[in-house]
Amino acid sequence: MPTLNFLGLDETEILPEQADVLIQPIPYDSTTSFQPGTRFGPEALLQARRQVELWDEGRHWEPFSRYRCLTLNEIPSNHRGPDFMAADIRAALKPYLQPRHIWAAIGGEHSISLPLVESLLEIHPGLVLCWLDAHGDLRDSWEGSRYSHACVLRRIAELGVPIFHLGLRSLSREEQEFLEGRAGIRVYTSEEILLGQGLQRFKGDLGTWTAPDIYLSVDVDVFDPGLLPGTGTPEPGGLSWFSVLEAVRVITDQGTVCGVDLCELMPLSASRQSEFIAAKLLFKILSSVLYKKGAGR
Ligand SMILES: [Mn+2]
Repeated sequence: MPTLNFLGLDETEILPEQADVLIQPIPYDSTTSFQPGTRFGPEALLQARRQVELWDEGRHWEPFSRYRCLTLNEIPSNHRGPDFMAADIRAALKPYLQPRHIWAAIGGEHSISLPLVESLLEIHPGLVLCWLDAHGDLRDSWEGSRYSHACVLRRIAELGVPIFHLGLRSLSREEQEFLEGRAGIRVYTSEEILLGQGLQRFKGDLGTWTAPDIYLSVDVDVFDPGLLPGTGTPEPGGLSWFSVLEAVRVITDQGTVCGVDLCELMPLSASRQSEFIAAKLLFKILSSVLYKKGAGR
């Protein structure tokens, strides 16, 4: 087992097949456009464990006193390119693909979401995607690759997965044109969430699905960079802590989250703020998912 694990939880005697939550670090960042460094995200997030309380003050419980969480060894970066890396990720998940697990990957750049979604689709064919990200990620190709982080949501859309994109506030003309008339991608901009009724509209739209299986992908640049500056491509006008938590609550209340990823954390030398916030968010997401799983037992 790895030397660093999520929240420093006691993982002794937990076998992967017994775990309720599997944490999968994927420190990959070969295609990040603006500033590299997300390869250091998983380790920084795991290092931030001492600052995160194990008690969830919002749900009033301690999720990991009841559920078992296991951190797996990281998937090494494949420097031949993101399509090769995607194949490695699919291969790494294969032995552990069981519906009982909640998968939680820590990136790394956002391109890792495609193989994660593809893998979970094998056991959850009706999967819907909730995508929290400042950017469109809808380019057909970027810097010579169709598997770049800048294309990842387009590749997932091509799989026919219904998509709810929250926090969007930066896209190209090509991406805007791709979005137009594409009913499978529902967008709730950062502005609509912060200044309007974006989350209420999202709740109503997601509510038209009956108990969906959900994959939740969080690019940490969905937060305002004043709150979380440590990310590869910061964008002004991002979501607040409580707006993201409210989105998580809507998602976990209305569906069954079977996979999560948290990407694009880029630790800064001058501050530990970003990795702490990312670690706390992952804890809050998993707590909320497990709370829902335990309700009714
Ligand atoms: Mn982004």
